[in-house]
Amino acid sequence: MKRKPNIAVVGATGVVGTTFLKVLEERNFPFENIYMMASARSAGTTVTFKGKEYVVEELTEHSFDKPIDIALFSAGGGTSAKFAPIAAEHGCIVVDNSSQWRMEKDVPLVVPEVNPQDIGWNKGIIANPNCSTIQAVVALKPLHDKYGIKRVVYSTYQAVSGSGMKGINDLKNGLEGKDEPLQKFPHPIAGNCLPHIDVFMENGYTKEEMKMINETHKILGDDSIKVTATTVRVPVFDSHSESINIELNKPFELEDVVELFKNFPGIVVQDDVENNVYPLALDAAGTDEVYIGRIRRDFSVENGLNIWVVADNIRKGAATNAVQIAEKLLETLPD
Ligand code: 25A
Ligand code: L14
Repeated sequence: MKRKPNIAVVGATGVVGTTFLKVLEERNFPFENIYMMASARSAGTTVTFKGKEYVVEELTEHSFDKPIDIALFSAGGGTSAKFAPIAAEHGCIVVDNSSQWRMEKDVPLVVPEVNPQDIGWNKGIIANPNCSTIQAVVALKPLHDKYGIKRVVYSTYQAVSGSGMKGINDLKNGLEGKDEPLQKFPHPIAGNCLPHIDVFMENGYTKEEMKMINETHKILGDDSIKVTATTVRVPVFDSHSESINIELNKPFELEDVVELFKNFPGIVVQDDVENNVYPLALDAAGTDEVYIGRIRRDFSVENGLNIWVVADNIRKGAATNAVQIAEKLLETLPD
């Protein structure tokens, strides 16, 4: 697309929405007009973008009557279910952060370093994967291409920012020793680990765990990979950490795996245990890369590998990944 697009940010006042604005600004995303949308609760408030104040408008059925080329949505599943189709009917392409559309057959689920080609067949909605899945598949992709992946065991250590302002408030209040009622979590998160993210399903897994399993298959385009997951909320504000145990189909040399990671876009290897160097949530926060360390053999199985993967869940796990999708999308749009 040669002309500058009109863009909308839906959920502009939220944790992810405000990060959309930061990332769009940092990457100098081209635009003619930008519209800030949120619920009625926030309509009339202002957000600042590129030094200019914008009044937030209420998202309604008529929000997309004006010409908008691309909308970045992060306002929860219910809002996406109702409004993304309305936007798409008006010719706007939605990059959606919720879990609402991810597993729909005609909706591409995209991580630009892994499956950018899937952007091309969108029918008006492109889904941004779950934050834990994004950083995991960036790490898995080069391994799958070279050796083939047989089985993956995910164990996650997830930050509270993934659950929005209420989750952040629960950790803050807990750390400050305030006797406030919990806003988001069923148990205190300060000083605790909760093996419970999103709702429990009939099979005993949480929805977050099932998202990691299903989305890994869809993004890598291979349902034959065996995947299991345990997702845990930890008292960390930003960045998800993951222990990933992998069985490869073919034998490998550790040095080759390290080189593979070093040469893959979006990955930074931090692996120098003699000097206590490994990826840390505090270091990843505020950045866009996926950090990999503790790269070592799993001696208990044939062709086994263990890695530790950390990324900022609100940036690479949500806002940055969505903006990267929008950047690639721009290349495919007609003038
Ligand atoms: O469970 P659900 O429904 O699927 O929702 C998932 C939630 O996860 C977040 C996102 O929350 C979403 O609401 N999310 C989505 N994808 C994510 C991802 N990949 C993700 N989080 C991490 N990774 P959020 O906090 O980021 O943003 C919410 C935004 O959505 C707007 N919104 C809500 N309902 C809407 C709607 N917009 C349009 N139509 C609707 N029906 C929401 O706007 C916000 O922008 P708002 O008007 O509700 O304004 C929120 C303002 O209020 C402040 N706030 C909220 N709760 C508290 C609070 N302040 C203090 N204490 C609180 N407890 C916010 O800071 C904001 O200013
Ligand atoms: O499916 O609470 O993208 O950390 C993102 C935030 C799921 C929950 C998603 C969290 C949500 C996740």
